Amino acid sequence: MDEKEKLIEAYRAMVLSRTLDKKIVMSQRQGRVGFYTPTMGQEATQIGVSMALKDEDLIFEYYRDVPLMLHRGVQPAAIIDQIMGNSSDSEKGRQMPSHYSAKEHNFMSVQSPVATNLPLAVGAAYSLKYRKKDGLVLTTFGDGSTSTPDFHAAMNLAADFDLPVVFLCENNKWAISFPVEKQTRAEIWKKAEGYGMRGVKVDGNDLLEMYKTAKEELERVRKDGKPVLIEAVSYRMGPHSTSDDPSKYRSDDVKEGSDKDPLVIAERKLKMLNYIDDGIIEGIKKDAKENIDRIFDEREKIPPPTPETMFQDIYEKSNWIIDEEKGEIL
Ligand SMILES: Cc1ncc(C[n+]2csc(CCOP(=O)(O)OP(=O)(O)O)c2C)c(N)n1
Ligand SMILES: [Mg+2]
Repeated sequence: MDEKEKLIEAYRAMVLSRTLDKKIVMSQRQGRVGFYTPTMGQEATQIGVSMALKDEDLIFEYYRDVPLMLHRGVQPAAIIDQIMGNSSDSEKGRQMPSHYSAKEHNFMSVQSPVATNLPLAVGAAYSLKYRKKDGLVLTTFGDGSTSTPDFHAAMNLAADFDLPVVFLCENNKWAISFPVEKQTRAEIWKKAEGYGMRGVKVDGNDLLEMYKTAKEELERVRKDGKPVLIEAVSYRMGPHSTSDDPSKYRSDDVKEGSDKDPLVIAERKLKMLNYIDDGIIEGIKKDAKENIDRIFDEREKIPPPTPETMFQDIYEKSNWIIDEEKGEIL
C-alpha cells in the first residue's frame, strides 16, 4: 500500500470510529447500552501510531483505544459485542464495558486500574528480547495515569533493561475532572529523561504529524531495541465516560467540526495533498453511517451469554467443586 492509500485508509478508520463512538453514546442515552468511555478527539493520535505498527507487535491498550483497534482490523461488531456483553463478546460478558481484548490482533485485555498495563507491557518486551523475537510492544495510557507507581516502575525497568517498548501517553488534558496542569508540574515527555529514555512530544490532533513521528520513533525502537515515551497532545472532546458530566467542571470544549477537531484537520491536510475531495469525504461518511447503523442493530439482537458460560475457563477440566456449584445454579 502506498502512502496515499495508507492515509486514505487511516482517514476512513477515523470516520468509522467517530461514527461508532457517536452511535454508542447516543444508544447509551437511549438506555440501550449500560456504560462506555468515548474516544472522540483521540482518533489521530491512535491511528497515526497504528499506521506505524507491524502485525507481530503486541499492544497493551487502555479503555479509550477503539480507533486504534478499528484501524488494526478489529471489527466494529466486536466492539459493540463487548460493550453489550452479549454471547458473542470476547470477554463473555464478564468484563465492564470498554474493557476490550482482541487476541487475533495482539491486543491484550484492558484492566480497570489505570497504568497496570504498563508493567505487563514491559514484561512482554522482556520476553520478546529474551526469546530473540521480532516486534515491539506498544502500551497506551492517559495523562492522569502518569501519576501512578506503575508508570514509574515500568519506565524505569524498560530503560534499564533496554526493552523495545513504545510508551504512548495520550494526553487528552483531563483525568476525569482533573486537568493536566494540576496533575503534574513537569511536561510529560520530559519525564523520560529521568529514566534515561528518549522522550518526544507531538501534536496528537494531527494525523500526518502523528504518523510521521510514530514512524520515525517506532523504526528507532525496532533498530536499537530501546524504549521511547511519546506524549501525544490531544483533547478529550467528550465526557470521561457516559457517567460523567463535563459541564460541571470545564468550559473549554472543542466542538465537533471546529478547526481543532482531528477529523477536520485530517480532511484539510489530505485535501491539500489532493488525496481526497468533498465527494470522497461525503462517500466515506455515508458508508460509515450506514454500516454502523446496520451492524449495531444486528448486534443488539444477540442474546446475553447463557448461565453455563460462568463455569467455563476456570479449570481445564471440570471438577467436583464446579459441578456442585453448577448444580446449585443451573
Ligand atoms: C489506579 C487507579 N486510580 C484511579 C482510577 C479511577 N480512574 C479511572 S479513569 C481515571 C482517569 C484517568 O485519566 P487519564 O489517565 O488521563 O486517562 P483518560 O481517561 O483521560 O483517557 C481515574 C482516575 C483507576 N481506574 N485506577
Ligand atoms: Mg487524560
